[in-house]
Order: sequence, then C-alpha cells, then structure tokens
Amino acid sequence: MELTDVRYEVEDGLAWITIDRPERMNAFRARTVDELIDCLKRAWAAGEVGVVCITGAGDRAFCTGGDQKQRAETGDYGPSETGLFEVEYLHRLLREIPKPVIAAVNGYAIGGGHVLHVLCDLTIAADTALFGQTGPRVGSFDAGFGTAYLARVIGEKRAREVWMLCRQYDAETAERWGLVNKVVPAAELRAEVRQWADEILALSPTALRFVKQSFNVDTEQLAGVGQLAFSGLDLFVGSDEAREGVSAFQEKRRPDYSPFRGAAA
Ligand code: S0N
Repeated sequence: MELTDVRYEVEDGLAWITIDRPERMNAFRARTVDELIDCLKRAWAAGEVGVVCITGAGDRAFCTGGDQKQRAETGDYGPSETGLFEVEYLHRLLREIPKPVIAAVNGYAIGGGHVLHVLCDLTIAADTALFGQTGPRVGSFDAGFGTAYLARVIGEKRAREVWMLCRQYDAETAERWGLVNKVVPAAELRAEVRQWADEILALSPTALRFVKQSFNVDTEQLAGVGQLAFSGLDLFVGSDEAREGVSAFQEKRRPDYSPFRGAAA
C-alpha cells in the first residue's frame, strides 16, 4: 500500500509508525486508519521487528482523533480502501499484534488519538504532552475500549471525569494517574523509546507474545462492547445533535446542545 498519511521505518528491531498529517494535528481520516492497519500488519509479519512505536509528526500533536474538518466537509472520514471506516479494527489490531506497542506521545493525544495511546501496551510521553477526550463536545463517543478500558487503566472516577468534563490533562497528571509509564523532556522522547525498545528486544518474543495475550484476555469482552458502541455511533453521527458538535468545532464556537437535553428514556 502506498503511504501518504503515515510513515513506516524500521530501525534495529523497532518499527516507527508515524502519523504524518501535522497540518491537521495528526487527526486521522479513513485513509490514515487504513495505513495504520497496513503498517501494523507489516510490523506483525516482519521477523526483524520486535517492538512497534506509534507517534505523531512534528511537535504539536500525537493524534487528535477523527479529522473534524473532513467530517464537516463530507459528513464522513473520506474514502478508504474498502469503503469501511475501520477504526474499530485498528483498535483490535493494536491489541492483537503479538509484539509490544509503545505510544510515544509527543503533543496532544485527544479524542480518538487518546484512545490509540490508551490501547498501546506502554506510553512514554513528552513533558509537553496533553491528554483528553472530546467526544461529548464534538458529537461523538467511544463507548468501547475508549471508556471501559480507560477505566481499567486509571480507575472509574477518573475515567468518568475524563469523558464527562472533556478537560485536558498535562503529562505530570497523566503519569500520576498511571495513564503513562514515563514522562521525559520532549527532546529525549525518541531516545527514551529506543532504550525501552532495546530492553524489550533482549527478551523472548514468544514469552512476550503470551504475556500480551494473557493481559488481553481479561478485557477481551470489551471488543464486543466496542462493536455494539460503534454501531450506535454510526447512527448518532447522522443526528442533528452530533452535527451541532461538528458545526461548532468548524465555526470555532461553543456547541449548543440545549435543544437535545429533553430526550426520552
Ligand atoms: C487538539 C486541540 C485541543 C488543539 O487546540 P489548539 O492548540 O487551541 O489548536 P487549534 O487552533 O484548535 O488547532 C490548530 C489547527 O488544527 C486543526 N485541528 C485540530 N484538531 C483537529 C481535528 N481533530 N481534525 C481536523 N483538524 C483539527 C484546527 O482546526 C486548527 O486548524 P486551523 O488552523 O485551520 O483553524 C483542538 O484543536 C481540538 O480540540 N481539536 C479537536 C479534537 C477532536 O475533537 N477530535 C475528534 C474526537 N472524536 C474522535 O476522534 C472520534 C472519531 C471516531 O473514532 C469515530 C469512529 C467511528 C465512527 C464515527 C466516529 C466519529 O466520531 O465520527
């Protein structure tokens, strides 16, 4: 697959997958998701790769989730290889690839971009990184791994705070909450990832495969919850309520959800 939105480089056993859309704060469109899937499969298949790192191009963003400008223009995330928007499959693949995946969070990890780092096995963050969910502000949600697995990582109260207030959290808070493994000065992020990767590369790949799969078993039922939730999201994003979130982001104003507060049930 020709890569336009993502870069794939292998350096001494470590596959760097870089979301390369800095003009959109590394937000993903459908094509970006296809390319991330393609790169993860390449890394899975490559015998010389033992560790994968996902990061973002530039110094402002790791990933800011779904491309809201694309969504405002076309009502979806643009064309894809199959016609499907395969973000739910991407989530599964991050868990299923039997090699450790590190998120190197080099800036904003927001919305669907935040979910990506949560799903990685390990997160190393620059001291400039910012974390948060925005779905209820922009008319979307991730009611699968993005909510329930987040709660496993940082606890129910904090996860509910993240989703129900849509605030941003700095790297120091994220480390205190156990949302990231380590925070380093931004200039040292790549070197830190390299060091962690080298430690991992010295270990038994088969043992690591079993360890990762064993961790996954405990939360695997969330994949089914996610499937259900993405069906709901497909319906919700076509609603006037969700469209208000998209329009407000595009028009740089606060959304007005007051007409939708009286919904029955
Ligand atoms: C990242 C934020 C906090 C940065 O704020 P800051 O520093 O004030 O900069 P801005 O001026 O706001 O941004 C600079 C430029 O970058 C553009 N930009 C930022 N984020 C995006 C984005 N996600 N998509 C497109 N462009 C983006 C800004 O527009 C600005 O451009 P210019 O200079 O031209 O004005 C802040 O920008 C922010 O909050 N961004 C939005 C984050 C967000 O809400 N992301 C989406 C959240 N939802 C999802 O990810 C779910 C998607 C999904 O998974 C899904 C799955 C299946 C089915 C449907 C969906 C679905 O949701 O539809």
